[in-house]
Amino acid sequence: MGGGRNQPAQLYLGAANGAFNKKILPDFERDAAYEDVSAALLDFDGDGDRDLYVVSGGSDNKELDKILEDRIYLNNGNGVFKRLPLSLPHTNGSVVAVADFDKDGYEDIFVGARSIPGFYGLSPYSFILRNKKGQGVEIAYKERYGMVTDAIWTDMNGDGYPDLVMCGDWMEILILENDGSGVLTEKTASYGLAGKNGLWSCIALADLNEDGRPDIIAGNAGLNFKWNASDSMPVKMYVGDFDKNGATEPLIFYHYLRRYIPFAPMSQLISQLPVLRKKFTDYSSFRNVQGVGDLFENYKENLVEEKQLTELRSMVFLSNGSAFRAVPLGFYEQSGDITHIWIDSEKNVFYVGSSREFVSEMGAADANKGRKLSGFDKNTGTFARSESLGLPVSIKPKKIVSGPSGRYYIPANNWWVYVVQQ
Ligand SMILES: [Ca+2]
Ligand SMILES: [Ca+2]
Ligand SMILES: [Ca+2]
Ligand SMILES: [Ca+2]
Repeated sequence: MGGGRNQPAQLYLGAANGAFNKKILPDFERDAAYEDVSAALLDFDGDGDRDLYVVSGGSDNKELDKILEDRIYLNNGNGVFKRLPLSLPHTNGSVVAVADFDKDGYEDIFVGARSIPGFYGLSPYSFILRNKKGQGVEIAYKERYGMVTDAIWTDMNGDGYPDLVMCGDWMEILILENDGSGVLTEKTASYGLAGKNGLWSCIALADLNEDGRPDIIAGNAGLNFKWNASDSMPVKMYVGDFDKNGATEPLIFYHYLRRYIPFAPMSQLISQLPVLRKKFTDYSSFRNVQGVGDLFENYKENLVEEKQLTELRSMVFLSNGSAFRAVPLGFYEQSGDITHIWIDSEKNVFYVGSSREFVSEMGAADANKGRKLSGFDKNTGTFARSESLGLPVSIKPKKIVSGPSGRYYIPANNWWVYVVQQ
């Protein structure tokens, strides 16, 4: 389990009686200052035991700050992890996913990043690091894929090579196909996933419709949300340095009743962008603002990125020939955001949700604390049952993972782990 700022990561070893025993590791204690946001086990040095990659994050630090550097810990074979002195990405990371994508026998590493601290809306760099036979890493890809929240390597097209699936905020679900020699090509549109831009926070894969190809379940913000989003009326975000003070700001517009309105109220926009004070002396001058052009006539000159949201529902994407068939999850599943999904071997789907910071600003969306979906129907693409996991409403669940004997573990803040028995 990763730790927050100034909390060391913790390793618990499972015992035969079902207990977990904490193992104190000096290198974890020494690295307590880092905020651990994601981790993956991989055999980095190819010696047969599982080593550890930890992604560092934190939105209080500037990009490239030492405290945002990722870490690799090598396993000595007995569960003692020692940090390897290697230069790794220094970004506000969000996720790590491993696979030997170039088939040289050594597992490689995708590290996704969600945001550039202080520059909400801009796409940070994400990385694919090629494992140099356990001696180090080299950057195979360094791309601004978007505000990445989750990623999985899996063979999407059945050619035996792992492809990369990722999702994020203000993004489509991206699919990068691997040609087998380590060259990745984006094929999102050919899977029918283009134009479904959401606040996707997680993806999970399983062959739900039993055609031999992976299907995707993707968690989104849900419909209990201030914004409506559709193809014809997307939520729009313009990111740029509109007042030319050297920092970018996001300007968000959403469709409300019969027209677009700014997400931020006048007072907030003026405090963020004091140059607007002259333009909007009272509320009646502000109420006709319907787009970014009404705030800044020449906004295009200072625009860096433009993004939109067209889909806020959590969805199932079923393999269907080459493209996916999209089916929204049920009523309960849309009542809040879904932040982590776990699919067990019997294709029961477990998920947890928690209100995001900018969602809670709008006073919405904490209804989804955790549920179990079962009884998948291949024809309709829907689940017959949705049952509450009965988690306390005050917790902020991070994940749900299965353990032995029908137990499910739900880690939350400050080392609390809730256990659900099924
Ligand atoms: Ca190893
Ligand atoms: Ca490799
Ligand atoms: Ca493939
Ligand atoms: Ca399938």
